Amino acid sequence: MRTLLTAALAVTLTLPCLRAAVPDIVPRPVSVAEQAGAKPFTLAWGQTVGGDARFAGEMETLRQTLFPATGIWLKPAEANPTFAFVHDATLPKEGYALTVAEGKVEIRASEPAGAFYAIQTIRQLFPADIYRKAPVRGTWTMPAVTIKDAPRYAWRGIMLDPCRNFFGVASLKRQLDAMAAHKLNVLHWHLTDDQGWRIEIKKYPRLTEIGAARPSTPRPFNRLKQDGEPVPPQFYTQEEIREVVAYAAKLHITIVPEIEMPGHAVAAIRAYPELACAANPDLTPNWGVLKEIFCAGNPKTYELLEGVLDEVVALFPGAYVHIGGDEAPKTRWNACPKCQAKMKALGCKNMHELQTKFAEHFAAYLAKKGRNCIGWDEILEGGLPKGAAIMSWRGTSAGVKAAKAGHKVVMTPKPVCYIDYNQLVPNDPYEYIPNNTPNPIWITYSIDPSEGLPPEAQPFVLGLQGNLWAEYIRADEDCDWKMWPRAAAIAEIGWTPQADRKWEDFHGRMSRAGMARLQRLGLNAAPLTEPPKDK
Ligand code: TNX
Repeated sequence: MRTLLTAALAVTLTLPCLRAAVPDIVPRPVSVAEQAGAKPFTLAWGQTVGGDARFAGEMETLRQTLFPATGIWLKPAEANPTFAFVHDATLPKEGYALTVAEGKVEIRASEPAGAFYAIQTIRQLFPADIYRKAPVRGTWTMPAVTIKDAPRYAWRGIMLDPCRNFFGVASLKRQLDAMAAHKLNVLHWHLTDDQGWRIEIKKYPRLTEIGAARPSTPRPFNRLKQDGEPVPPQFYTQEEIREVVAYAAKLHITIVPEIEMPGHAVAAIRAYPELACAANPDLTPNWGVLKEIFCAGNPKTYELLEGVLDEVVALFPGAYVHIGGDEAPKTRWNACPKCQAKMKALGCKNMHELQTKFAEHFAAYLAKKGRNCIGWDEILEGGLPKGAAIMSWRGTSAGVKAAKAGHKVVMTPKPVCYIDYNQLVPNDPYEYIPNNTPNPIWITYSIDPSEGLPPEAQPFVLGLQGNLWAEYIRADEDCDWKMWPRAAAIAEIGWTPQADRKWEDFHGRMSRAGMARLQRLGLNAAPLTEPPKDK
Protein backbone atom coordinates (compact mmCIF):
# COMPACT_ATOMS: atom_id res chain seq x y z
CA MET A 1 0.00 0.00 0.00
CA ARG A 2 2.75 2.31 1.01
CA THR A 3 4.67 1.72 -2.21
CA LEU A 4 1.51 2.31 -4.16
CA LEU A 5 0.98 5.61 -2.41
CA THR A 6 4.55 6.65 -2.96
CA ALA A 7 4.27 5.68 -6.60
CA ALA A 8 1.02 7.65 -6.95
CA LEU A 9 2.63 10.61 -5.28
CA ALA A 10 5.64 10.42 -7.56
CA VAL A 11 3.35 10.32 -10.60
CA THR A 12 1.38 13.29 -9.33
CA LEU A 13 4.53 15.24 -8.66
CA THR A 14 6.03 14.53 -12.06
CA LEU A 15 2.72 14.99 -13.86
CA PRO A 16 3.34 18.60 -14.90
CA CYS A 17 6.47 17.44 -16.72
CA LEU A 18 4.67 14.59 -18.43
CA ARG A 19 1.87 16.79 -19.74
CA ALA A 20 2.40 18.52 -23.02
CA ALA A 21 4.96 21.20 -22.19
CA VAL A 22 3.72 24.69 -21.42
CA PRO A 23 4.05 26.52 -24.73
CA ASP A 24 7.46 28.12 -25.19
CA ILE A 25 6.36 31.72 -24.77
CA VAL A 26 8.92 34.47 -24.10
CA PRO A 27 8.36 36.39 -21.90
CA ARG A 28 6.74 33.68 -19.81
CA PRO A 29 3.06 34.49 -19.21
CA VAL A 30 1.64 34.83 -15.72
CA SER A 31 -0.59 31.78 -16.13
CA VAL A 32 -1.08 29.20 -18.83
CA ALA A 33 -3.53 26.33 -18.63
CA GLU A 34 -3.60 23.77 -21.39
CA GLN A 35 -6.87 22.03 -22.10
CA ALA A 36 -5.64 18.49 -21.80
CA GLY A 37 -6.85 16.36 -24.69
CA ALA A 38 -8.54 19.29 -26.46
CA LYS A 39 -8.06 19.61 -30.20
CA PRO A 40 -5.73 22.37 -31.36
CA PHE A 41 -6.73 25.42 -33.34
CA THR A 42 -5.83 25.30 -37.03
CA LEU A 43 -5.57 28.48 -39.07
CA ALA A 44 -7.44 28.26 -42.36
CA TRP A 45 -8.82 30.30 -45.23
CA GLY A 46 -12.28 31.65 -44.59
CA GLN A 47 -11.66 32.34 -40.91
CA THR A 48 -12.66 35.73 -39.65
CA VAL A 49 -11.77 38.45 -37.18
CA GLY A 50 -14.07 40.87 -35.35
CA GLY A 51 -15.36 42.18 -32.07
CA ASP A 52 -15.28 45.39 -30.06
CA ALA A 53 -14.54 48.42 -32.25
CA ARG A 54 -12.05 49.72 -29.66
CA PHE A 55 -9.73 47.04 -30.96
CA ALA A 56 -10.10 47.81 -34.69
CA GLY A 57 -6.39 48.67 -34.93
CA GLU A 58 -5.36 45.41 -33.30
CA MET A 59 -7.69 43.41 -35.57
CA GLU A 60 -5.84 44.85 -38.52
CA THR A 61 -2.52 44.12 -36.80
CA LEU A 62 -3.57 40.50 -36.36
CA ARG A 63 -4.46 40.18 -40.04
CA GLN A 64 -1.17 41.71 -41.12
CA THR A 65 0.79 39.63 -38.63
CA LEU A 66 -0.57 36.29 -39.78
CA PHE A 67 -0.58 36.94 -43.51
CA PRO A 68 3.06 37.08 -44.68
CA ALA A 69 4.13 33.56 -43.64
CA THR A 70 0.77 31.78 -43.89
CA GLY A 71 -0.69 33.53 -46.93
CA ILE A 72 -4.02 33.59 -45.08
CA TRP A 73 -5.99 36.84 -44.80
CA LEU A 74 -8.53 36.78 -42.04
CA LYS A 75 -11.77 38.36 -43.20
CA PRO A 76 -13.43 41.02 -41.04
CA ALA A 77 -16.76 39.73 -39.70
CA GLU A 78 -19.32 41.23 -37.38
CA ALA A 79 -21.04 38.07 -36.24
CA ASN A 80 -19.34 35.13 -34.56
CA PRO A 81 -15.77 35.78 -35.73
CA THR A 82 -13.10 33.08 -35.43
CA PHE A 83 -10.79 35.56 -33.69
CA ALA A 84 -13.00 37.56 -31.32
CA PHE A 85 -11.76 40.71 -29.57
CA VAL A 86 -13.71 41.35 -26.39
CA HIS A 87 -13.51 44.42 -24.17
CA ASP A 88 -13.03 43.52 -20.54
CA ALA A 89 -12.61 46.47 -18.19
CA THR A 90 -11.54 44.21 -15.34
CA LEU A 91 -8.19 43.44 -16.96
CA PRO A 92 -5.08 45.53 -16.20
CA LYS A 93 -3.83 48.13 -18.70
CA GLU A 94 -1.41 45.99 -20.70
CA GLY A 95 -2.90 42.68 -19.65
CA TYR A 96 -4.98 40.21 -21.64
CA ALA A 97 -6.84 36.94 -21.37
CA LEU A 98 -6.56 34.56 -24.29
CA THR A 99 -8.53 31.40 -24.94
CA VAL A 100 -7.58 29.18 -27.85
CA ALA A 101 -9.90 26.32 -28.74
CA GLU A 102 -10.63 24.32 -31.86
CA GLY A 103 -11.96 26.81 -34.41
CA LYS A 104 -12.18 29.71 -31.96
CA VAL A 105 -9.84 32.24 -30.38
CA GLU A 106 -10.99 34.79 -27.83
CA ILE A 107 -8.88 37.82 -26.94
CA ARG A 108 -9.97 39.89 -23.96
CA ALA A 109 -8.34 43.16 -22.95
CA SER A 110 -9.20 46.50 -21.40
CA GLU A 111 -7.00 48.49 -23.77
CA PRO A 112 -5.49 48.03 -27.22
CA ALA A 113 -2.02 47.41 -25.73
CA GLY A 114 -3.31 44.29 -23.97
CA ALA A 115 -4.91 43.02 -27.18
CA PHE A 116 -1.63 43.68 -28.98
CA TYR A 117 0.25 41.55 -26.44
CA ALA A 118 -2.33 38.78 -26.88
CA ILE A 119 -1.50 38.88 -30.60
CA GLN A 120 2.21 38.54 -29.78
CA THR A 121 1.39 35.49 -27.68
CA ILE A 122 -0.75 34.04 -30.47
CA ARG A 123 2.21 34.38 -32.80
CA GLN A 124 4.34 32.42 -30.38
CA LEU A 125 1.73 29.67 -30.05
CA PHE A 126 2.17 28.98 -33.77
CA PRO A 127 5.38 27.42 -35.14
CA ALA A 128 8.36 29.81 -35.32
CA ASP A 129 7.97 30.04 -39.11
CA ILE A 130 5.02 32.36 -38.51
CA TYR A 131 7.66 35.09 -38.08
CA ARG A 132 8.89 34.75 -41.63
CA LYS A 133 8.15 37.54 -44.06
CA ALA A 134 7.68 35.24 -47.06
CA PRO A 135 5.09 32.45 -47.46
CA VAL A 136 5.98 29.10 -45.90
CA ARG A 137 4.19 25.81 -46.54
CA GLY A 138 2.89 24.37 -43.32
CA THR A 139 0.00 23.56 -41.08
CA TRP A 140 -0.58 26.41 -38.72
CA THR A 141 -1.82 25.06 -35.43
CA MET A 142 -1.94 26.40 -31.90
CA PRO A 143 -2.49 24.25 -28.81
CA ALA A 144 -5.77 24.73 -26.93
CA VAL A 145 -4.85 26.97 -24.03
CA THR A 146 -6.15 29.59 -21.65
CA ILE A 147 -3.67 32.34 -20.81
CA LYS A 148 -4.02 35.17 -18.33
CA ASP A 149 -1.22 37.63 -18.51
CA ALA A 150 -0.03 41.12 -17.56
CA PRO A 151 3.39 42.73 -17.17
CA ARG A 152 5.27 43.18 -13.93
CA TYR A 153 6.60 46.61 -14.93
CA ALA A 154 5.31 49.48 -17.07
CA TRP A 155 8.79 50.35 -18.46
CA ARG A 156 10.41 47.52 -20.41
CA GLY A 157 13.02 49.30 -22.42
CA ILE A 158 16.01 49.18 -24.70
CA MET A 159 18.32 52.12 -25.32
CA LEU A 160 19.86 52.48 -28.76
CA ASP A 161 22.71 54.85 -29.59
CA PRO A 162 22.88 56.19 -33.15
CA CYS A 163 25.42 58.85 -32.09
CA ARG A 164 28.59 56.79 -31.93
CA ASN A 165 27.74 54.94 -35.13
CA PHE A 166 24.71 56.06 -37.05
CA PHE A 167 21.97 53.72 -38.27
CA GLY A 168 18.95 54.67 -40.35
CA VAL A 169 15.19 54.34 -40.02
CA ALA A 170 15.07 50.87 -41.60
CA SER A 171 17.52 49.50 -39.01
CA LEU A 172 15.47 51.03 -36.26
CA LYS A 173 12.22 49.55 -37.54
CA ARG A 174 13.55 45.99 -37.57
CA GLN A 175 14.62 46.36 -33.94
CA LEU A 176 11.25 47.84 -33.03
CA ASP A 177 9.54 44.84 -34.64
CA ALA A 178 11.69 42.42 -32.68
CA MET A 179 11.19 44.36 -29.45
CA ALA A 180 7.41 44.36 -29.84
CA ALA A 181 7.44 40.60 -30.45
CA HIS A 182 8.94 40.30 -26.96
CA LYS A 183 6.50 42.78 -25.39
CA LEU A 184 9.18 45.41 -24.82
CA ASN A 185 7.47 48.81 -24.79
CA VAL A 186 10.06 51.60 -24.50
CA LEU A 187 12.73 52.67 -26.95
CA HIS A 188 15.11 55.11 -25.32
CA TRP A 189 16.57 56.90 -28.33
CA HIS A 190 19.93 58.43 -27.42
CA LEU A 191 19.91 61.22 -29.99
CA THR A 192 22.86 63.41 -29.06
CA ASP A 193 26.41 62.73 -27.92
CA ASP A 194 30.00 63.85 -28.44
CA GLN A 195 30.35 62.06 -31.77
CA GLY A 196 27.13 63.21 -33.37
CA TRP A 197 23.96 65.26 -32.99
CA ARG A 198 21.32 63.10 -34.72
CA ILE A 199 18.06 65.02 -34.51
CA GLU A 200 17.13 67.82 -36.89
CA ILE A 201 16.29 71.02 -35.00
CA LYS A 202 14.78 73.65 -37.29
CA LYS A 203 15.69 76.56 -35.01
CA TYR A 204 19.35 75.55 -34.82
CA PRO A 205 20.35 74.03 -38.17
CA ARG A 206 24.05 74.01 -37.35
CA LEU A 207 23.38 71.25 -34.82
CA THR A 208 23.04 68.85 -37.71
CA GLU A 209 24.96 70.71 -40.44
CA ILE A 210 28.06 70.68 -38.25
CA GLY A 211 27.21 68.50 -35.26
CA ALA A 212 25.92 65.50 -37.29
CA ALA A 213 29.07 65.41 -39.39
CA ARG A 214 32.36 64.49 -37.89
CA PRO A 215 35.91 65.30 -38.72
CA SER A 216 37.18 61.92 -37.63
CA THR A 217 36.26 58.75 -35.74
CA PRO A 218 38.19 56.88 -33.04
CA ARG A 219 39.35 53.88 -35.08
CA PRO A 220 40.48 51.21 -35.19
CA PHE A 221 38.63 50.72 -31.97
CA ASN A 222 40.93 52.73 -29.89
CA ARG A 223 39.75 55.37 -27.48
CA LEU A 224 42.22 58.02 -28.51
CA LYS A 225 43.37 57.18 -32.01
CA GLN A 226 41.43 59.07 -34.66
CA ASP A 227 41.17 57.76 -38.22
CA GLY A 228 41.13 61.29 -39.67
CA GLU A 229 38.35 60.40 -42.13
CA PRO A 230 35.55 62.98 -42.22
CA VAL A 231 31.99 61.62 -42.17
CA PRO A 232 29.25 63.76 -43.79
CA PRO A 233 26.18 64.69 -41.71
CA GLN A 234 24.08 61.71 -40.64
CA PHE A 235 20.89 62.46 -38.75
CA TYR A 236 17.14 61.91 -38.62
CA THR A 237 15.00 64.56 -40.25
CA GLN A 238 11.89 65.58 -38.34
CA GLU A 239 9.83 63.83 -40.97
CA GLU A 240 11.73 60.59 -40.36
CA ILE A 241 11.29 60.99 -36.63
CA ARG A 242 7.54 61.35 -37.04
CA GLU A 243 7.56 58.21 -39.18
CA VAL A 244 9.45 56.24 -36.52
CA VAL A 245 7.23 57.54 -33.70
CA ALA A 246 4.12 56.48 -35.61
CA TYR A 247 5.62 53.09 -36.47
CA ALA A 248 6.52 52.50 -32.82
CA ALA A 249 3.08 53.62 -31.64
CA LYS A 250 1.43 50.87 -33.70
CA LEU A 251 3.70 48.44 -31.89
CA HIS A 252 2.74 50.00 -28.53
CA ILE A 253 6.31 51.18 -28.07
CA THR A 254 6.81 54.63 -26.59
CA ILE A 255 9.92 56.48 -27.66
CA VAL A 256 11.83 58.38 -25.00
CA PRO A 257 14.13 60.84 -26.77
CA GLU A 258 17.37 61.78 -25.06
CA ILE A 259 19.08 65.14 -25.38
CA GLU A 260 22.37 64.92 -23.47
CA MET A 261 23.27 67.77 -21.16
CA PRO A 262 25.51 69.14 -19.79
CA GLY A 263 28.10 66.48 -20.74
CA HIS A 264 28.52 64.43 -23.92
CA ALA A 265 27.97 67.71 -25.75
CA VAL A 266 30.99 67.99 -28.04
CA ALA A 267 28.96 67.68 -31.26
CA ALA A 268 26.69 70.57 -30.17
CA ILE A 269 29.68 72.61 -29.06
CA ARG A 270 31.34 72.04 -32.41
CA ALA A 271 28.24 73.64 -33.94
CA TYR A 272 28.04 76.46 -31.37
CA PRO A 273 31.49 76.86 -29.75
CA GLU A 274 30.27 79.79 -27.65
CA LEU A 275 28.38 77.25 -25.50
CA ALA A 276 31.66 75.89 -24.08
CA CYS A 277 33.21 77.37 -20.95
CA ALA A 278 36.69 77.62 -22.48
CA ALA A 279 37.64 79.92 -25.33
CA ASN A 280 39.51 77.13 -27.11
CA PRO A 281 37.62 73.94 -26.36
CA ASP A 282 39.16 70.58 -27.26
CA LEU A 283 36.60 69.13 -29.63
CA THR A 284 38.29 65.87 -30.63
CA PRO A 285 35.46 63.33 -30.64
CA ASN A 286 37.21 60.57 -28.73
CA TRP A 287 35.22 57.84 -27.02
CA GLY A 288 34.90 58.06 -23.28
CA VAL A 289 34.31 60.91 -20.89
CA LEU A 290 35.31 64.24 -22.43
CA LYS A 291 35.86 67.41 -20.46
CA GLU A 292 34.00 69.85 -22.72
CA ILE A 293 30.47 70.30 -21.45
CA PHE A 294 27.79 72.97 -21.87
CA CYS A 295 28.58 76.11 -19.87
CA ALA A 296 26.05 76.30 -17.03
CA GLY A 297 26.66 80.01 -16.54
CA ASN A 298 25.90 81.11 -20.09
CA PRO A 299 22.25 82.09 -20.73
CA LYS A 300 22.71 80.96 -24.33
CA THR A 301 23.04 77.36 -23.14
CA TYR A 302 19.56 77.49 -21.62
CA GLU A 303 18.15 79.31 -24.62
CA LEU A 304 19.47 76.73 -27.07
CA LEU A 305 18.48 73.70 -25.01
CA GLU A 306 15.00 75.07 -24.37
CA GLY A 307 14.61 75.68 -28.09
CA VAL A 308 15.70 72.11 -28.73
CA LEU A 309 13.27 70.74 -26.14
CA ASP A 310 10.41 72.74 -27.70
CA GLU A 311 10.91 70.84 -30.94
CA VAL A 312 11.53 67.52 -29.16
CA VAL A 313 8.25 67.82 -27.28
CA ALA A 314 6.42 68.59 -30.51
CA LEU A 315 7.86 65.46 -32.15
CA PHE A 316 7.55 62.93 -29.34
CA PRO A 317 4.15 62.45 -27.68
CA GLY A 318 5.46 60.19 -24.86
CA ALA A 319 5.28 61.22 -21.22
CA TYR A 320 9.06 61.24 -20.67
CA VAL A 321 11.96 63.22 -22.12
CA HIS A 322 15.49 62.17 -21.14
CA ILE A 323 17.96 64.95 -20.40
CA GLY A 324 21.11 62.84 -20.04
CA GLY A 325 23.30 64.07 -17.22
CA ASP A 326 25.90 61.29 -17.11
CA GLU A 327 29.65 61.69 -17.14
CA ALA A 328 29.84 65.47 -16.89
CA PRO A 329 33.31 66.27 -15.50
CA LYS A 330 33.40 69.54 -13.62
CA THR A 331 36.90 70.58 -14.81
CA ARG A 332 35.58 73.31 -17.06
CA TRP A 333 32.83 74.50 -14.70
CA ASN A 334 35.36 74.80 -11.85
CA ALA A 335 37.57 77.05 -13.94
CA CYS A 336 34.76 79.10 -15.50
CA PRO A 337 33.88 82.49 -13.95
CA LYS A 338 30.34 82.32 -15.38
CA CYS A 339 29.74 78.86 -13.85
CA GLN A 340 31.23 80.00 -10.52
CA ALA A 341 28.88 82.99 -10.50
CA LYS A 342 25.90 80.77 -11.36
CA MET A 343 26.79 78.34 -8.62
CA LYS A 344 26.84 81.16 -6.06
CA ALA A 345 23.70 82.80 -7.40
CA LEU A 346 21.82 79.51 -6.99
CA GLY A 347 23.21 78.96 -3.51
CA CYS A 348 25.01 75.74 -4.48
CA LYS A 349 27.89 74.51 -2.37
CA ASN A 350 29.63 72.69 -5.18
CA MET A 351 29.42 71.83 -8.86
CA HIS A 352 27.46 68.63 -8.23
CA GLU A 353 24.73 70.76 -6.73
CA LEU A 354 24.95 73.01 -9.77
CA GLN A 355 24.39 69.97 -12.00
CA THR A 356 21.35 69.02 -9.94
CA LYS A 357 20.02 72.59 -10.34
CA PHE A 358 20.79 72.44 -14.06
CA ALA A 359 18.66 69.27 -14.30
CA GLU A 360 15.93 70.86 -12.18
CA HIS A 361 15.79 73.82 -14.55
CA PHE A 362 14.96 71.54 -17.48
CA ALA A 363 12.69 69.32 -15.41
CA ALA A 364 10.65 72.43 -14.62
CA TYR A 365 10.75 73.55 -18.24
CA LEU A 366 9.46 70.16 -19.39
CA ALA A 367 6.84 70.11 -16.63
CA LYS A 368 5.40 73.35 -18.00
CA LYS A 369 4.96 71.49 -21.26
CA GLY A 370 3.24 68.62 -19.52
CA ARG A 371 6.19 66.25 -19.71
CA ASN A 372 8.15 64.27 -17.18
CA CYS A 373 11.88 64.42 -17.16
CA ILE A 374 14.30 61.58 -16.58
CA GLY A 375 18.09 61.67 -16.31
CA TRP A 376 21.09 59.43 -15.64
CA ASP A 377 21.86 58.97 -11.97
CA GLU A 378 24.57 61.65 -11.80
CA ILE A 379 21.80 64.24 -11.64
CA LEU A 380 21.21 63.29 -8.01
CA GLU A 381 24.84 63.69 -6.93
CA GLY A 382 24.03 67.20 -5.77
CA GLY A 383 20.78 66.18 -4.07
CA LEU A 384 17.58 64.68 -5.47
CA PRO A 385 16.49 66.87 -8.38
CA LYS A 386 12.94 68.08 -7.97
CA GLY A 387 10.58 66.71 -10.56
CA ALA A 388 13.04 64.36 -12.25
CA ALA A 389 12.97 60.58 -12.53
CA ILE A 390 16.26 58.72 -12.27
CA MET A 391 17.82 56.18 -14.59
CA SER A 392 20.13 54.18 -12.35
CA TRP A 393 23.12 52.97 -14.38
CA ARG A 394 26.16 52.93 -12.08
CA GLY A 395 24.61 50.09 -10.11
CA THR A 396 21.23 50.21 -8.40
CA SER A 397 22.02 52.22 -5.25
CA ALA A 398 21.13 55.60 -6.80
CA GLY A 399 17.85 54.08 -7.95
CA VAL A 400 17.15 52.62 -4.53
CA LYS A 401 17.87 55.98 -2.88
CA ALA A 402 15.67 57.85 -5.35
CA ALA A 403 12.78 55.36 -5.09
CA LYS A 404 12.89 55.51 -1.29
CA ALA A 405 12.59 59.29 -1.58
CA GLY A 406 9.56 58.96 -3.84
CA HIS A 407 11.22 59.57 -7.21
CA LYS A 408 10.34 57.41 -10.16
CA VAL A 409 13.21 55.15 -11.21
CA VAL A 410 14.24 53.01 -14.16
CA MET A 411 16.85 50.40 -13.30
CA THR A 412 19.56 49.86 -15.87
CA PRO A 413 22.62 48.92 -13.82
CA LYS A 414 25.91 48.09 -15.48
CA PRO A 415 27.13 45.51 -16.26
CA VAL A 416 23.94 43.40 -16.08
CA CYS A 417 21.83 45.72 -18.24
CA TYR A 418 24.70 46.68 -20.56
CA ILE A 419 24.08 44.72 -23.69
CA ASP A 420 27.08 46.33 -25.36
CA TYR A 421 29.40 44.46 -22.97
CA ASN A 422 31.08 41.21 -23.94
CA GLN A 423 28.64 38.33 -23.68
CA LEU A 424 31.18 35.49 -23.46
CA VAL A 425 30.16 33.76 -26.66
CA PRO A 426 32.88 31.32 -27.76
CA ASN A 427 34.79 32.57 -30.82
CA ASP A 428 32.80 35.78 -30.86
CA PRO A 429 33.63 37.57 -34.13
CA TYR A 430 32.52 41.00 -32.87
CA GLU A 431 34.43 43.53 -30.83
CA TYR A 432 33.53 45.01 -27.46
CA ILE A 433 34.83 47.81 -25.27
CA PRO A 434 38.03 46.36 -23.83
CA ASN A 435 38.29 45.62 -20.11
CA ASN A 436 34.61 45.90 -19.25
CA THR A 437 33.08 43.29 -16.94
CA PRO A 438 31.60 40.60 -19.20
CA ASN A 439 27.83 40.37 -19.20
CA PRO A 440 26.63 36.99 -20.49
CA ILE A 441 22.89 36.44 -20.85
CA TRP A 442 22.57 34.36 -17.69
CA ILE A 443 24.01 37.26 -15.69
CA THR A 444 21.57 39.67 -17.33
CA TYR A 445 18.75 37.27 -16.51
CA SER A 446 19.70 37.24 -12.82
CA ILE A 447 18.73 40.83 -12.00
CA ASP A 448 15.64 41.68 -9.97
CA PRO A 449 15.00 45.40 -10.57
CA SER A 450 13.15 45.79 -7.27
CA GLU A 451 15.73 44.05 -5.11
CA GLY A 452 16.70 45.92 -1.97
CA LEU A 453 13.59 48.06 -1.94
CA PRO A 454 11.09 48.12 0.91
CA PRO A 455 7.52 47.42 -0.24
CA GLU A 456 6.49 51.08 0.00
CA ALA A 457 9.30 52.11 -2.40
CA GLN A 458 8.62 49.39 -4.97
CA PRO A 459 5.85 51.22 -6.86
CA PHE A 460 8.39 53.90 -7.75
CA VAL A 461 10.39 51.45 -9.86
CA LEU A 462 8.94 51.96 -13.31
CA GLY A 463 10.91 49.06 -14.68
CA LEU A 464 14.16 48.24 -16.39
CA GLN A 465 16.10 48.81 -19.53
CA GLY A 466 18.96 47.28 -21.51
CA ASN A 467 21.47 49.73 -22.97
CA LEU A 468 23.20 49.12 -26.26
CA TRP A 469 25.95 51.71 -26.61
CA ALA A 470 27.35 51.77 -30.09
CA GLU A 471 31.03 52.67 -29.99
CA TYR A 472 31.75 49.16 -31.28
CA ILE A 473 28.73 48.67 -33.52
CA ARG A 474 29.17 49.32 -37.19
CA ALA A 475 26.19 47.63 -38.82
CA ASP A 476 22.88 45.89 -38.18
CA GLU A 477 24.65 42.57 -37.85
CA ASP A 478 26.70 43.64 -34.81
CA CYS A 479 23.65 45.40 -33.35
CA ASP A 480 21.56 42.21 -33.67
CA TRP A 481 24.32 40.08 -32.22
CA LYS A 482 24.77 42.18 -29.11
CA MET A 483 21.09 42.90 -28.57
CA TRP A 484 19.70 39.39 -29.09
CA PRO A 485 19.08 37.15 -27.26
CA ARG A 486 19.96 39.40 -24.30
CA ALA A 487 17.04 41.73 -25.02
CA ALA A 488 14.74 38.71 -24.65
CA ALA A 489 16.11 38.27 -21.12
CA ILE A 490 15.43 41.95 -20.40
CA ALA A 491 11.90 41.50 -21.78
CA GLU A 492 11.20 38.56 -19.48
CA ILE A 493 12.58 40.33 -16.39
CA GLY A 494 10.30 43.25 -17.19
CA TRP A 495 7.22 41.15 -17.80
CA THR A 496 7.20 37.97 -15.74
CA PRO A 497 6.61 37.84 -11.97
CA GLN A 498 9.95 37.42 -10.20
CA ALA A 499 8.86 34.18 -8.51
CA ASP A 500 8.08 32.56 -11.88
CA ARG A 501 11.46 33.31 -13.44
CA LYS A 502 14.00 30.50 -13.49
CA TRP A 503 17.07 30.57 -15.68
CA GLU A 504 16.74 26.88 -16.66
CA ASP A 505 13.14 27.39 -17.69
CA PHE A 506 13.98 30.52 -19.73
CA HIS A 507 16.92 28.75 -21.31
CA GLY A 508 14.68 25.81 -22.23
CA ARG A 509 12.03 28.00 -23.90
CA MET A 510 14.69 30.01 -25.71
CA SER A 511 16.52 26.95 -26.97
CA ARG A 512 13.36 25.13 -28.06
CA ALA A 513 11.66 28.09 -29.75
CA GLY A 514 12.91 31.57 -28.84
CA MET A 515 16.15 31.34 -30.78
CA ALA A 516 14.35 30.00 -33.86
CA ARG A 517 11.99 32.96 -33.70
CA LEU A 518 14.88 35.43 -33.62
CA GLN A 519 16.36 33.71 -36.62
CA ARG A 520 13.02 33.83 -38.50
CA LEU A 521 12.75 37.52 -37.65
CA GLY A 522 15.93 37.90 -39.71
CA LEU A 523 18.14 38.81 -36.76
CA ASN A 524 21.78 37.87 -36.56
CA ALA A 525 21.35 36.85 -32.92
CA ALA A 526 24.29 35.57 -30.89
CA PRO A 527 24.04 31.94 -29.79
CA LEU A 528 22.34 31.21 -26.50
CA THR A 529 24.94 30.41 -23.88
CA GLU A 530 24.78 28.80 -20.44
CA PRO A 531 26.76 29.25 -17.24
CA PRO A 532 29.77 26.96 -17.06
CA LYS A 533 28.59 23.62 -15.63
CA ASP A 534 31.34 23.29 -13.04
CA LYS A 535 30.23 26.40 -11.16
C1 TNX B 1 28.94 54.97 -20.25
S1 TNX B 1 26.07 54.58 -19.45
C2 TNX B 1 28.17 55.89 -20.90
C3 TNX B 1 28.17 55.96 -22.38
C4 TNX B 1 29.11 54.94 -22.97
C5 TNX B 1 28.99 53.66 -22.20
C6 TNX B 1 29.75 52.51 -22.77
C7 TNX B 1 26.16 56.08 -19.62
C8 TNX B 1 25.06 56.82 -19.04
N1 TNX B 1 27.22 56.65 -20.26
O1 TNX B 1 28.47 57.25 -22.81
O2 TNX B 1 28.78 54.77 -24.30
O3 TNX B 1 29.42 53.88 -20.88
O4 TNX B 1 29.31 51.29 -22.22
